[in-house]
Formats: sequence, structure tokens, C-alpha cells
Amino acid sequence: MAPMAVDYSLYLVTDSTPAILGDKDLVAVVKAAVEGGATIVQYRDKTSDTAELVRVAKQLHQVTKAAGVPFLINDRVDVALAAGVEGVHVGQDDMDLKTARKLLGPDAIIGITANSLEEALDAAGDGADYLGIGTVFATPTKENTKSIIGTAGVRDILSDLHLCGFGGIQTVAIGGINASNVQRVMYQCASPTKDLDGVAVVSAIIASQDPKAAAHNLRDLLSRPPPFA
Ligand code: TZP
Ligand code: MG
Repeated sequence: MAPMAVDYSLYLVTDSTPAILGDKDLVAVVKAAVEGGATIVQYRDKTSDTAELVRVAKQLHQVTKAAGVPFLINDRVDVALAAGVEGVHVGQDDMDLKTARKLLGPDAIIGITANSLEEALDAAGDGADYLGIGTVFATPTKENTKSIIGTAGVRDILSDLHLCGFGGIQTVAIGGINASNVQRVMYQCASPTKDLDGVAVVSAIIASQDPKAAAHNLRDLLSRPPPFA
């Protein structure tokens, strides 16, 4: 397990596509987002070649290090090693967790996507530090999602994780989360035995014309009790 306490409350996942990033500069956007209050950042880029991934990862890592925010790479354990970052986020079709742990060591932060209880239990059993649970709501950011599980699906997984002895694993929900629903997501995903630790967002921050304000607003909403509780 990672030794440092990680704050998963506002987990920023990047996107470099014009549809979401627009003509903004990714490094500037991530800098603004961490200034606004993003607590952990994942560099997710499905198109750049390896050299470019390492180059950009190093740039982004400078920014996150200065802010004291952990930085992870999506999919690519080799890029995480080359850039010397804090961890990786792997999907079900990427490198298996145990191999990633062997390569990155006990201190690395390793997260995995879970769409179902079975995937969540397997990942928890294999020593994941956190789970990205979703897809909560349909989202144009990732169209080929396996399943939309809603807040009730997330809540059931949290409840069963606790029941199966994995109550300590960190969890974030992902998919279609933004300022208009973040409080409802946190409230509705919480099971009686296990709370959700945070939300992962892409477009709510990366597509914003003011990523600092967007992150700040999300942090502010997360810090308040939901108005309907
Ligand atoms: N995994 C499940 S949904 C998703 C990922 C990477 C994209 C979420 O993007 P957005 O813009 O926050 O809905
Ligand atoms: Mg992947």
C-alpha cells in the first residue's frame, strides 16, 4: 500500500483531445486545476506515442509535485517508470495489478477501474490502493463504456466491499460527474457501511474555460453537506 495518505476527494483525469481540451494548453490546465483544489491527477492520453507521453508526463509531474499532489499515468506502467511518477491507473484490459505492483514497488499508488462487484473484489484482493467505480452516468468523454451502473450500482459495490472485508479500500466514482450532480453522487453512492472517498472528473474541469474556478467550485460543493440530506 502507498505510505502517504492520499486525498481522493477531487480526482482529475486529463484528456488531450480537441473536443474536451479545446485549444488550451494541458500543462496550464492542470496547473490551474491543482491551484483550484484538485487533490490527485491522472494523465490519460490514448493517442500520443511513448516518447510524447513521457515528455508530457514529466512536465505535468513538475506541476503536481510543486503542489504536493500525487500524479498517476493511465494504462502505461512503462511511462510511469520512465517519468518517475507516483503511480498508475490500469483498466481491466491493461497490465494486471500484481505485475504492475512488482514493477512499481510497494510505495506506488495503483488504481484500477471496476464496473462490477466481481471486478472490484478481484482488484481489492490483488492489492489495489483505490478503485475507480463506474461508469456512473453516460458521458460523451468515454463512449464505449461497458455499463452504466448509476449511483445505486456504486452504492451496492461499496456495501459489498465492506461485507467482504475490503472496507478500507479507497474508492472514487467516475462518469458524467460535474458541479450539477456532485453532491447527489456523494450522497447517493454512500452505503450505510462504506462512504465514497471522492469523484473523478474529466470534462467538468478539462473542458472548462476556467479550470481553476471549476476545480474550486467542485471542492466547495464537496465540502458542504448536501442540501437535500
Ligand atoms: N471511465 C469511465 S467514464 C470516463 C472514464 C475515463 C470518462 C469520464 O469523463 P467525464 O467527462 O468526467 O464524464
Ligand atoms: Mg486502460
